[in-house]
Amino acid sequence: MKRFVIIAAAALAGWASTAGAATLETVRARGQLICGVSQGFAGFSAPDSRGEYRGLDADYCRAVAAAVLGDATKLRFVPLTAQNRFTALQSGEIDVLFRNSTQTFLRGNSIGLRQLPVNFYDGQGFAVRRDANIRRVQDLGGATICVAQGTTHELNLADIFRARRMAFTPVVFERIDTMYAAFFAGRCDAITQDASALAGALTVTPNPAQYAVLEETISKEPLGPFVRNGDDVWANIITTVHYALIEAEEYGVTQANVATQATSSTDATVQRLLGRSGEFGARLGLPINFVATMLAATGNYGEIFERNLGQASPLKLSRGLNGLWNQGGLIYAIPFR
Ligand SMILES: N[C@@H](CCC(=O)N[C@@H](CS)C(=O)NCC(=O)O)C(=O)O
Repeated sequence: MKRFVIIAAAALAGWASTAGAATLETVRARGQLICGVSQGFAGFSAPDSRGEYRGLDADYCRAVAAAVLGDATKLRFVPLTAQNRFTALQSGEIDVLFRNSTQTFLRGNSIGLRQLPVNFYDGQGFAVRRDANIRRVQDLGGATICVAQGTTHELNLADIFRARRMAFTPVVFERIDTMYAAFFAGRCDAITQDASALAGALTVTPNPAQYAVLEETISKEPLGPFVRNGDDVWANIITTVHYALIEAEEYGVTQANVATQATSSTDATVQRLLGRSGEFGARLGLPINFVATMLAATGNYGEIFERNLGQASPLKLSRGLNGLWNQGGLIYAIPFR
């Protein structure tokens, strides 16, 4: 009995030392950021032909590694399923989760995790075969629908179809690859997930022209990073990385011009952003030039978007809601002052 108590106490202490420790110190001592991403989701985080993770979420991981450790390559990606992503964060296996994860009330208030500002506004969509004669969500009554386990999509489907008094048969998958294989093999009439994910997945099929993504979406899917509760410094760092990427876009600081801007910009905001004045880095326990280091590694939000999701990518998504606030979108940084 006594032995059990000691073992249990030791296990608890061990858990606390990873999960409860100041994440910044842990990351520094390790010399590496451990970032939770998806197992392969084109445009957000998917290994390329050389095994390098590419995508918006992957680049956010690089931006954090560059800001915190001064080097975007001091980074280990941990691929996670929809089902095990939050446990990996709770247990301390990863330092931060960037995994096309939708922020919801319950995810922010019942599992010991904290949601930080949204880095991609999405919605739940459907893809169908073009010859299936399905044009709108309304045409999906009685359909068999492939959906991923542990996602908001499973829950939204049930709500929306019930509200519209439409029957459907869900076919639930834990793995994204098996879900798409099932859809392409004709096991489902439709497949549902974040609209951007559908666009990404269809670009890597051998015959994308056979499929269509319905224009209608059925939910709000605000995607963003998650960290553990109780580490304000770490949460502030991840939040600042996000705002700095946006502010850099708004003020025209790019991967190509950041070095010059850092020494010669006369704009007061750019000077504070890049560490020439204000000493903002010190407030977060980071080097004074952390934003400049990060932008040199990844570019600003707009550059990250275009490279992975926009015109320079196979997805060719328009900025839409993910445009800057002064260009009709929702992407808005707090002022750097
Ligand atoms: N945004 C939704 C869905 C995110 C999600 O995990 N989607 C699955 C399929 S719908 C996915 O992209 N999986 C990629 C992977 O498992 O690597 C959520 O947070 O619940």
